Amino acid sequence: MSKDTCKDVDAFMSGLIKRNPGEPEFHQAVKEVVESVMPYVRDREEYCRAQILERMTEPDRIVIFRVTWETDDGEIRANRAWRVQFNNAIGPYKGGLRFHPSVNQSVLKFLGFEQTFKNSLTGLPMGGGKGGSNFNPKGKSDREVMRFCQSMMTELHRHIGEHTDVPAGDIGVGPREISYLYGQYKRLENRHTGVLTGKGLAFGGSEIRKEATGYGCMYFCDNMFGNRGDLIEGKTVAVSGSGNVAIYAVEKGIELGAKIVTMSDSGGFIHDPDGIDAEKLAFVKELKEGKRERISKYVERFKNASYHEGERPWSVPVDVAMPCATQNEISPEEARELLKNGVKAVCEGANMPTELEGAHAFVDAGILYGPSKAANAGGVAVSGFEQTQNAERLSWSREKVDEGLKDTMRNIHNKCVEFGEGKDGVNYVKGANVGGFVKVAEAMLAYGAV
Ligand code: NDP
Ligand code: 2IT
Repeated sequence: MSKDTCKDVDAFMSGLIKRNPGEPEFHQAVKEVVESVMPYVRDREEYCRAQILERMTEPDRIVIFRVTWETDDGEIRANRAWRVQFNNAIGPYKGGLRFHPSVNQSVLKFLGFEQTFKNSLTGLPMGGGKGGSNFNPKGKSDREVMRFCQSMMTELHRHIGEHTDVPAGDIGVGPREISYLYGQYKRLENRHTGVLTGKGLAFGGSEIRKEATGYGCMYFCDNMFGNRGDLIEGKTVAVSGSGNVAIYAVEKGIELGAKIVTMSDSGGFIHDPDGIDAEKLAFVKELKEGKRERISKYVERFKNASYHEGERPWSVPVDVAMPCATQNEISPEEARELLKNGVKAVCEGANMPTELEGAHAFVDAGILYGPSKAANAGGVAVSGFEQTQNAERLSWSREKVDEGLKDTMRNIHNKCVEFGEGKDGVNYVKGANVGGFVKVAEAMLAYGAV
């Protein structure tokens, strides 16, 4: 690394883009981190000498493989799958698997890179990884999904292990997929270890894992308000998505006294000006978790609500925006509209849901902006607790796990304050990036040139 690439964001990024062509999501995630940590690195000659940023943006390895499977009609299908083992400086690789037609190497590299810092922030000994496939589980039968998962694990099993790499769920990978994947792993290896997290409670899963990302995101948001002498209670909230993260963010929001007025899926969003209460959420859970239906059905049942096809919920005036669907789901224009409508906090349940220019607008406006690697770390934190329970061969109570989750989110919040506090308040982006970076960088320095 030349002097410039160690001290200048643009010089660093132009080298990274040259080395990783055609990977816009990866470039975006790296740029966001490098913008925050470059000033920190600049002051430390040993980081420059050790080329720490260059090494941290190069995955340890990527495994790419074909997954061949058979449809119910006997037709052969071939998908592509990846496991990106990004960085294991502070612990075994850990991170989810995503099944979605939009999955490609750029998306999984951005997710694996982010995961490294997120996992560091949890305070647990977990490295960063991510994987998945361009397989689309939507519209497939349970048996087709089973055959796909079994075929995928037939290759993946040789690259993972409870001390090597521990995958979990993400978009399109929920309890059904984790069960099929784990069943095949156990059969191939003849070992009952905690090699995947998000398992069913009957076979080594943890209480609260299902709820952890959404609950944790609400706890984090409440912590940010608390730091300003305020509360999430009484705030109106726009949530996007209606999957695992969104559903449990809404559940915790209702419990904490917030008024959630939107949810969405890739087809559009519903706006319920009366607020989504526990009974309405039970309907959404049945719709999405049970029947795998569309969110538009909500307005057939609850007549005061409206459905906005092909739109995202960010035009609705709210106190809090909580994106819980996917990356780049808040454009710079939408970020500015949220600000114009008086948004007080943005708390990211999804990974990198805000485009970089939108993220800059939130930081510049001085609102409470909790970036994903801090705000959604509750999911992987409880995955870490699941690994601990598996190693102990014990199961913790719901109360114990929830207390651990609350503590973890508070600690992450405090770490963001420690590294992000300035004269204009807390910059949570800087706090999360530098707070996550330090531990990984120290470990890499200690190992020498590896
Ligand atoms: P799910 O598959 O359970 O739900 C995803 C939701 O987002 C669905 O409502 C889906 O709508 C919507 N969505 C997905 N892709 C798109 C898209 N391209 N455009 C519009 N809407 C889309 O996934 P999760 O809830 O688990 O994940 C949501 C986000 O949270 C992701 O960014 C994930 O990386 C992140 N995350 C997840 C964690 C976890 O523990 N599960 C932990 C930390 C972060 P539709 O059904 O129409 O596709
Ligand atoms: O993005 C994420 O943090 C996840 N999808 C959860 C990862 C995990 O290992 O629980």
